[in-house]
Amino acid sequence: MGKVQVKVAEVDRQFEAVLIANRGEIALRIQRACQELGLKTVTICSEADRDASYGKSSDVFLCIGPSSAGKSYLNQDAILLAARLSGAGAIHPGYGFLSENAAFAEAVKKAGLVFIGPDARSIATMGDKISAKSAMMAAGVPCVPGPDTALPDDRDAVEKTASEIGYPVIIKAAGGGGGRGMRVVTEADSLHEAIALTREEARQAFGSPALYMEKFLQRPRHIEIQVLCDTHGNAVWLGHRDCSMQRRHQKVVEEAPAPGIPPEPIRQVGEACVEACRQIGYHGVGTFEFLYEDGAFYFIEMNTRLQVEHPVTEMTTGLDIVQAQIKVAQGRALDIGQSEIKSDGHSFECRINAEDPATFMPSAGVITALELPNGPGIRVDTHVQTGYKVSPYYDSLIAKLIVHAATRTEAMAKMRDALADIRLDGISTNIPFLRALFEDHEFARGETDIHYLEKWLKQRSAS
Ligand code: MV4
Repeated sequence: MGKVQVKVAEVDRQFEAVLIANRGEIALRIQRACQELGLKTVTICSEADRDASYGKSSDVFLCIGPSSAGKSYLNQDAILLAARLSGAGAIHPGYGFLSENAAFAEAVKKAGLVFIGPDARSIATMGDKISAKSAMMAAGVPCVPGPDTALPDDRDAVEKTASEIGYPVIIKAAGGGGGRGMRVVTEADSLHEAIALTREEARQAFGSPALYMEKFLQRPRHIEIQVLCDTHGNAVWLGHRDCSMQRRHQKVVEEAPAPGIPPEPIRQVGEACVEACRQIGYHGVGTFEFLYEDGAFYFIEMNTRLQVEHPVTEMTTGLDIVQAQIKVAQGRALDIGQSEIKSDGHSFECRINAEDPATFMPSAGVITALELPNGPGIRVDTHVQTGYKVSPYYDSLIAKLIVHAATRTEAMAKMRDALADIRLDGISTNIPFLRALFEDHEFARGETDIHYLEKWLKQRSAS
């Protein structure tokens, strides 16, 4: 059965030009991966991004709409029209915007184009956090205690579920994710009110009132596993990352590997992730998000896109994840097996944001001077240069500073030096705050939990 199907899949999936449906550093990152694979690029932009430097390095650069993302980067019809007019055979959605929109993935396929990502069905399964949990439980991935079904309306039944799990519990919206639509309940007295409030928010925000309940873990770390899967049933995991250093669900620093995790438990979880991918017919790149507490892993969500922090995994594995993602989208079989995947040394990524250091509000303006660090083990992913105008329309990420060294301690020192070498004038950024964070002793020791950064910021502003 295999051979004929493989051929059909490969013929179906040929393309010579890729439309990049994104902006900023990731548009440039994808453009480079395409060029290295001999593919032409069609980059779209909004009016605000007309002068972007990466327009010049794209084979085609098309303005598809006004600055507001809803009218440009989220405008599915305009993007599909741009693909048709330019002759692009595939669409890379990057991260954010339409990257996890199942309807868009389906529309791309219906238009006869390749969506560089998983099937619409996989995106939809993972987009619904209840169906995601149920698929993972069925595949043997360890999940947070709690049912993989929607909470019923019956008051006695939900009380019973909560007491079986044990307080504190967390109520989450099936349509939520990334920190939206959830509420912690510490005692039985407040259970029904919490459910009612979360249900109403879910109805408003996600158009679905479906909720589920889990044990609330109080001081976990956020560990994620990167996977890469082809359309022939091959799947590998590319090690793990620690993304616990976050503020209001925005990651600030990521690292690979996650420090202090024993090899055997993580290997078991990694194998469970790739087995789950095979079971659900997942293809493309993906990330399994886990909470890690007291030596145990608990699945919470799966991201079906290329992630902002993919570079730390590229640095430790030596693989080009974006190239690999494009190759599996072309229908090519993975040319690397699990036994060939290594993890060398340690990598950190700092997200450099144009934001006010005190209020964290996005700060727009012109970059009047820019000097970036360089040297062995230093990588900067950015689309900005001197004279670049940071626009207020999009998220505040302007650059990612990534370092790699033999050990975590050396990688931290390299990041300190690299941060010291940046000169960026004209706008406010979080660089001063990143410099201070890399002087912190607790962080240097490693294994800080998801609440550490917010506590650290509170102490800092108090003193
Ligand atoms: C949790 C949790 C504790 N217990 N689930 C927040 C974002 C979304 N991905 C899931 N989140 C959480 N789910 C249980 N059962 C704590 C969080 C959480 C969190 C998770 C990862 C990274 C940062 C976080 C910050 C606050 C809360």
